[in-house]
Amino acid sequence: MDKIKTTEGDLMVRDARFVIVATRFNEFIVDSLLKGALRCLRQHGATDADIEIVRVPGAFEMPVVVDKLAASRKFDGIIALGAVIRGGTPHFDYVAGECVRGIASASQRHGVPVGFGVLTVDSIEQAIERAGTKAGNKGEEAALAIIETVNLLRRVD
Ligand code: INI
Repeated sequence: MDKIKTTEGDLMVRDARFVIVATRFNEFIVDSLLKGALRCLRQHGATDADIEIVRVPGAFEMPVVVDKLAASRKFDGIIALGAVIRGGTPHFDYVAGECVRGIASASQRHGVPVGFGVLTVDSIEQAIERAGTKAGNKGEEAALAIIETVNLLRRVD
C-alpha cells in the first residue's frame, strides 16, 4: 500500500470561497442545518468574508440558482441546504427528484463541488433528528464534505 499513490483532501480551509444556498421552505429545520454548516466552515478556518448565503424559496428552485452560482466561478465550493418532507401526495417525489438531479448536473457541468445537505425524509421527526439532534447535523456534514472535496480537487490531476 505504501507505494500506491493516494490522493485525499484535508479539512483545512485555505484561500477558498463558499456559498451556502439554503431554502426558506421548512425554515425552522433549514436554519439548524445552516448553523451547523457555518460552525463547520468557521471551525476549519473560513472567515465570514469567505462565506456568502443565498436564500431560495424551496428545493425546487435550488438547481437553477446553484447552476448560476457555479457558472460564476466566484466560489470554490457550494453547500446546498434544504428539507423536503414527504406529504400525502406525489409532490415530494417531484420536488426531491428534480432538486437532486439538477444540483448534481450543475455541479458536474461546471466542475464546482456541491455539498448535498438537503434532507429528503418521511416526517418532521426524521428532519429534526438530522438537523442537529440524534442523527447529527447534515448541514455540518455537507460543509465538511465540501471542504475536503475543494482541497481534493486542487490535488487531483
Ligand atoms: N419545498 C421544499 O423545499 N421542501 C418541501 O418539503 C416542499 N414541499 O413539501 O412541498 C417544497 N415545496 C416547494 C417547492 O420547492 C417550490 O418552492 C414550489 O413548488 C414553488 O415552485
